[in-house]
Amino acid sequence: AELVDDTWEDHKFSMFIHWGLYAIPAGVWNGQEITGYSEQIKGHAKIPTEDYRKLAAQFDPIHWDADAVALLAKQAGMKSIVLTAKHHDGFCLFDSEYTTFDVVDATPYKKDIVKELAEASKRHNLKFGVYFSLIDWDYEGALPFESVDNSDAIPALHHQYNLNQIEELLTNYGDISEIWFDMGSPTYEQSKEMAALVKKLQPNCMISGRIWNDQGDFVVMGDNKQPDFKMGVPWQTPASMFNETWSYRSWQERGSVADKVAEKINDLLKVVSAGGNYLLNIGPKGDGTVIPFEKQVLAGIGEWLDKNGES
Ligand code: JFZ
Repeated sequence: AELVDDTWEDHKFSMFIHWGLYAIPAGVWNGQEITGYSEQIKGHAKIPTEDYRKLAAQFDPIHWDADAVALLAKQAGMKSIVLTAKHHDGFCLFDSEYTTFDVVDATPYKKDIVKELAEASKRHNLKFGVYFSLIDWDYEGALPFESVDNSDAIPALHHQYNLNQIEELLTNYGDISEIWFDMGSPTYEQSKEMAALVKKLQPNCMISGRIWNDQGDFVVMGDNKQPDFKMGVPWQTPASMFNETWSYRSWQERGSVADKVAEKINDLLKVVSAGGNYLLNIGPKGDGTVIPFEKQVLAGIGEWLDKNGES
């Protein structure tokens, strides 16, 4: 069945994509395997900003194919895609007027990846949403990695920068089904201001609970977690493929595809039968390749749903 004008809660099963410059080192820095989420390698390996920025010159994902990714999501039985437009490293997969640390201005690829995927999603009748980090380890004047566990408010300049970029994301890419704010400790006023901006620009865009201060439209559970009581509000479980990282990690132990398919179908069914949306993540490589393991897991889930699912 095709998606027409259903609500966010009808999505049930969606694709999360963690992809950015961090996919190039892929969990290794100076020959060392760096533990901690690989999308946060800048922080975990204490990479100076000037060195981290140099990764942009290497970002030329010749194997990236937005249509193929959208078709993979379709094949899996997913109804939408959520892409890391900006993660904690501050690098933007979209063309931002407010920084040069973005895919169009700083990389040899030069194309706006948010735009590519927004358009491919639309072509294949999928909804499209963006992840937007409220911490930024590149922006001068934002809080540094070391303060990640503090609950300091977002500095005023950084907050304004966030508002500017939220406006870009909700203006330049057509309908955005959800905006996945994450991390940082906005004040009540900051959360309210961001939520008001989102609703002004796109009233139907669903806001993740990690905008904080009760301004979200849906609750985000912990990684792979489910509520043990009836939620009564829209909610979602984000699920990483391997629990240890969201972005591609070259030294990841993956196990068997069949076991992973079984595990993820089990989690999907638990979440969906409890009324939630299941947002299953993939982490493409720096060259844009979706790794065979993840392709096969998604294909396996899709095959099972075709046989046993409803729509
Ligand atoms: C955050 C990010 O820091 C991480 O890199 C990734 O993008 C993930 C999807 O989101 O990590 C979190 C934040 C909150 C919880 C778990 C992981 N939580 O509340 O359980």
